[in-house]
Amino acid sequence: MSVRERTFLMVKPDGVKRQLIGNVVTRLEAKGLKLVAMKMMQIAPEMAEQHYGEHKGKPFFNGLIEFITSGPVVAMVWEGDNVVEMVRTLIGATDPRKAGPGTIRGDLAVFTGKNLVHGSDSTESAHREINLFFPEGGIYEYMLPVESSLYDE
Ligand code: D4T
Repeated sequence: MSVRERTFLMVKPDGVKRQLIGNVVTRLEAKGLKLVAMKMMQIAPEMAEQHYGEHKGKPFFNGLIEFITSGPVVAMVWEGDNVVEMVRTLIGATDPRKAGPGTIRGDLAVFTGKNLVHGSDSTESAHREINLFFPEGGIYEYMLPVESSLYDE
């Protein structure tokens, strides 16, 4: 069954510094997903700890917080049928060495600690992360002319 939903996607500081923002956006646009919000920002440590709260206490936690706050990120909201799962598939495995060819991490990254992008892992996470990164809203509703060619409706 297909369900129209939203997910949160972030190009991490390594992706910004490697000038891969456009590459990531192009892949999702070409797939047929709809970009409905986007902003560049630097994450404060408190916000990073909130975002990665599930990893608190793990050996990589401090390094992860330091890394994610080390430079600007690009936060986005994407929309489409089953978009949460689809974006995770397009991103590839957490460890880029295990990510399949054709995925963002499989094609463009080599190290788990610098794996370029983050994508929500469930609709619940997506909801929480969209609220955390876009508390002011600013999420747009519009039609893509290609939608009738993408979906059976
Ligand atoms: P994110 O959340 O960044 O999209 O990554 P994943 O959803 O694919 O993976 P995750 O939550 O398990 O890990 C979050 C973040 O921590 C880094 N990390 C992870 C790390 O530096 N060392 C590790 O051993 C693990 C498991 C990479 C992604």
